[in-house]
Amino acid sequence: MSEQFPNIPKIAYEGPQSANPNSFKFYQADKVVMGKPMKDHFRFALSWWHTLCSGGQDMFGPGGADKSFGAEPDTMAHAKAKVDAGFEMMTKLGVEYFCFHDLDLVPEAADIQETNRRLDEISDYMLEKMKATGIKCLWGTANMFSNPRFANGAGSTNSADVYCFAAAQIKKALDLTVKLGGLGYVFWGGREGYETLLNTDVKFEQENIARLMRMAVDYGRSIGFKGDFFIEPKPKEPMKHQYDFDAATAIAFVRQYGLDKDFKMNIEANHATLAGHTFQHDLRISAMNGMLGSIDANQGDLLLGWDTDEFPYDVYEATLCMYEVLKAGGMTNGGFNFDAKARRPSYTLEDIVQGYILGMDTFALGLLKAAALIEDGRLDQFVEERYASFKTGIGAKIRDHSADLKELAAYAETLGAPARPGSGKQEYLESVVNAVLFGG
Ligand code: XUL
Ligand code: CO
Repeated sequence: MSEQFPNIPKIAYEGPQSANPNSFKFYQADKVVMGKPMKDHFRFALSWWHTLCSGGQDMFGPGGADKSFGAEPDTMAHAKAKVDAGFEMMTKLGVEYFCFHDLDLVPEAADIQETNRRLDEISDYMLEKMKATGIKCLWGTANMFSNPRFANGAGSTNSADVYCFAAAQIKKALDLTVKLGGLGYVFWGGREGYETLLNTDVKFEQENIARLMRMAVDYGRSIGFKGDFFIEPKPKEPMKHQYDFDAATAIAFVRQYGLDKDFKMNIEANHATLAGHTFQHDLRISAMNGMLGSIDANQGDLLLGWDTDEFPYDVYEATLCMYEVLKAGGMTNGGFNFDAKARRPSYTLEDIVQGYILGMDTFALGLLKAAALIEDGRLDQFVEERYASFKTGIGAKIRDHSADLKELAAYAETLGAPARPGSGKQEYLESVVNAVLFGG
């Protein structure tokens, strides 16, 4: 089999001074940081769809990236060529995991039986490659948003037939995830939402989504899936309003429908910012609820109002992400999936490889700097002291629930003029972050 990336060598760490574009400047897979090799902090994953399928098209025209990999598109030969290319790229980059949608792997056939047969064939081929390389599956999912049958959603559709079609796809995608040893299974509700409330019964639709997820959990567990189910929140795009708006909304949803034992969050940076939050915010909300499951590592563009899925280069954001991940003690079945694509004008295969290098280096820096922030201790210490008034006296009674409203009111009457809370010191703390990031 011929190489797809003949000009790309195995990417090695050469350090920040290296001028070689095909080298890591910061990512050192085996370097131990806070007790774990870098690669185990991350479990970096390749996204099948962006990396091996999409040619870079946008609403105004086709993309310029050639993803034929020497085969005729929409054939099984092409599906296999994508597997070859994907495994070659992962091996060269030292990326040890991949994530996939069912329909990233094979072209969809006229009926589901034939699509499933194709999926059996390609997954046999992938398994061979996985055995030969040691590369693993981070998570699988079903594409229930591209085909026009899902115009009104999958779990949220108005059509019982479409709902059953979605069920069939989920069942097969779970079979594949188990066959490939995936650690997780993702629900991203691309079209689970609405365009107008004039034609939509929100409660009905949410109940149906929850039921579909329950059936997926029951089936998954029955075939031996021991990993996590993930919801990947996103507020909009393609729908005007999506039900899994952000982490807080999705966590409330899984709790309301009794799915919280099986589900965690897969937080995507660009989705969090579309929801009007920072990436760090949705990570914190997930972590404090014990639901930080996995991460779709990318970056948006704050000047654009859509999901640009850029390879991350913002070291501040990556640092604050890793700060949350380290403080949460890592992720059990999760990893860092580069749900990211090179910009449309960067249309060569080398550009994609360099996108991965950029993303891995950015997160490696983020990890090193987050560890340094924790070691520095000034942020932690400030937060600890900020709430000190709750450690003793009336504050302690609030925390241990031993005071009631009357007691607090009586206490307040002894205070005289209203008390001030103490400075939040944001500017000082931001300068601490700068000093740790750039102080050498
Ligand atoms: C879309 C998106 C998806 C999910 C998987 O915005 O992020 O690719 O990650 O369906
Ligand atoms: Co994503």
